[in-house]
Amino acid sequence: MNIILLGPPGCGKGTQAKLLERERNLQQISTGDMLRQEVADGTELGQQAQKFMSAGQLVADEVMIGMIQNRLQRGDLGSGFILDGFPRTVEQAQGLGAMLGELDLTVDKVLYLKVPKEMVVERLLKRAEIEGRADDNQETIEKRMEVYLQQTIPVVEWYQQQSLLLELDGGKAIDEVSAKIRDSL
Ligand code: B4P
Repeated sequence: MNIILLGPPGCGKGTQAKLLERERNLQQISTGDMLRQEVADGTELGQQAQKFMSAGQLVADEVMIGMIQNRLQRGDLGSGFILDGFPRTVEQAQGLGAMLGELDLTVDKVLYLKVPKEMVVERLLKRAEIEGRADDNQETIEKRMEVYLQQTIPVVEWYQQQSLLLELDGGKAIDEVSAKIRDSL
């Protein structure tokens, strides 16, 4: 089974992807984690990406599409994959469709975790206290939400048109959200 997790920053994509990975032997593919690893390793890509991430902007589509293409071509996907944080633009969704076609793979479900903005801000500020992520501050969170509305909501609509979208209330407690996901798969 191949799944995409969509939703605003802080909706629980990473949290739920990790739970699904363990429960279903799926491979979590988190572009946010991959980029943070590049930053930690001090690669050229990481240095470029860091500027966009700490400003709450998206990293360029061609970089992200290339990164996912490399990961999918490597194989090693267990019983399938969970894409967490990708695609975030319609261009990325189109790129994904093309590369999956070449690899003879399909997306089975797109889970859209809907969460109100106030809750997003609250969760990310709480995470800032615990993890100290550079992009979890009030100003950058506002920017990330703006970018989400402009660039990622069209991706939600894109998958809705393809009848792949399943909307879930991501505003509930973590175990309630994962129970709903389990029921829906
Ligand atoms: P991401 O790492 O994807 O960051 P995110 O949207 O904040 O989601 P994340 O998965 O980390 O958080 P989660 O909702 O699980 O991206 C970071 C940056 O990388 C982007 O801004 C962008 O610059 C760049 N980037 C990544 N992918 C890209 C792409 N495809 N194209 C271009 N640029 C890209 O959880 C957040 C917090 O809420 C956690 O602390 C968690 O514990 C808590 N939480 C989760 N579920 C909860 C619940 N039900 N109740 C209470 N708290 C909950």
